Amino acid sequence: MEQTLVLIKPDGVQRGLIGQIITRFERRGLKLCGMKFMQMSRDLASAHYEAHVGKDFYPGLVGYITSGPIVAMVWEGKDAIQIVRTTMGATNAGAAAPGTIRGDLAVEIGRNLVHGSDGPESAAREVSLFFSADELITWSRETDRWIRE
Ligand code: IDP
Ligand code: MG
Repeated sequence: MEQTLVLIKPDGVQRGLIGQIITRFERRGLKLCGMKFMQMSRDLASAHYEAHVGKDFYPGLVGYITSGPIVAMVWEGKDAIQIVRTTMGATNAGAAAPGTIRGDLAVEIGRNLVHGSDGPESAAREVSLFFSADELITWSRETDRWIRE
């Protein structure tokens, strides 16, 4: 089953939005299989955002993501990567569609509340950066047959 990494960034924690953001993924029907409350080191931030090294916003991005605690989660399900991305909304929160996390709760690109892996390779890489295998729980959920036929 597909797994994807989700981060509630420091602005989401500081603004008291942890519960609301988790609820969006829960009620969509995705299954939580790992979660931790942590603060990212600069080393972890540079590994996580290696694709953005050299871009003008990179120093600010690393400062932002390491500025306070975050919630790291792994969500699972068929097409979980795409479902997380559509639930989050566009990167530039100011232009994100209403109904999405960013479109409902944020107003700009540099404070966009959440991260979600953008494809199968980045998901595998990012999940293993944040979680060891024994921190991911395999479990069955009684409601699954009411979420997918
Ligand atoms: P994503 O988070 O929607 O996948 P990416 O393009 O991968 O977007 O960018 C990673 C993160 O870098 C964004 O979520 C945002 O926090 C930050 N970011 C991207 N572009 C800009 C920018 O132009 N200014 C400030 N921050 C940016
Ligand atoms: Mg990205």
